[in-house]
Amino acid sequence: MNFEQLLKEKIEALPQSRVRDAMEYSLMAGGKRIRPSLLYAAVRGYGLEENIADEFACAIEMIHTYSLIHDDLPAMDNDDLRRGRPTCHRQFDEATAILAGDGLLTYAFEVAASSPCSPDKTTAALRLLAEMAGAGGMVLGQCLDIFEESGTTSWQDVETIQKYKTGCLLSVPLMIAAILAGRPQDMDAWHRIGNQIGLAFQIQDDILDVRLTPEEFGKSTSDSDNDKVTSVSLFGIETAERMMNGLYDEAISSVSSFGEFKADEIIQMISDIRCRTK
Ligand code: GRG
Repeated sequence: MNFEQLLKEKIEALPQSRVRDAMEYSLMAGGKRIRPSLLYAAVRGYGLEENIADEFACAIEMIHTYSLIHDDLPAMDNDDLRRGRPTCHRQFDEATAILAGDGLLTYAFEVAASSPCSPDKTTAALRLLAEMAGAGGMVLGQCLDIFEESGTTSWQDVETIQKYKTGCLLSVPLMIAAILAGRPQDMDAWHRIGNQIGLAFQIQDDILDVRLTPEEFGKSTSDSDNDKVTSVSLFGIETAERMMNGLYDEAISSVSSFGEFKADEIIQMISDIRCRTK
């Protein structure tokens, strides 16, 4: 079964309701699936059968989608367009969008807890997922981002925000693959690689945000409209591009340094992410 069918099947296992419709609307709206793809590629790199990661792959995509739904709400970024469609609160209403985010976040843990991996590995991966998504991870990054003082933000502040907001959810699939492979000693290195990819990814978003129209980008280009401090506003587009390429290069060379890990697929993925246009 491919990943799209798997996700759809998980959602359809829930009772029919308005909140389920909203969860499905946002989850099945054609995201790039970067985070589950990183998990599957890392699991294969360790020589494991990829299906053992299915539950965690679904859970990570559900958590990512919840974060996008909540990020788009009027109380946060107040965006109208996401994944090329009206945002969840625009399509439904604000209360339903809040519930859809809540539903995806909690369901993610229910799905992940049904992993066929050993109880030890499943518990370790669940704990990591909660840590990286929560108030010491992505939620912390979002909080720092929302309450940053406009005009006083330095590049160091932006790096810290992105480490949590973007890096955590890009690191977690790589770190979970190490847990499932019985290689906990690789986790710190994967965390660093995830942060490098996350920062490069965010700089790339900053560049696309000014280069593309919302229709081309598939989401609102709100950062440039809101005068947010970004790599582009601080350094200009050419320097931002050089920084982005440097980070992707560092991530690629770090992936090659794991002993028995087959790195080709992850390297190809990072190269594909580097070339993304949305
Ligand atoms: C609401 C707790 C909470 C967190 C929100 C993800 C996020 C944190 C905010 C979204 C805004 C943003 C620009 C985040 C940086 C990460 C990022 C670029 C997310 C978009 O990820 P893609 O490009 O999206 O992988 P698709 O739609 O392809 O899955």
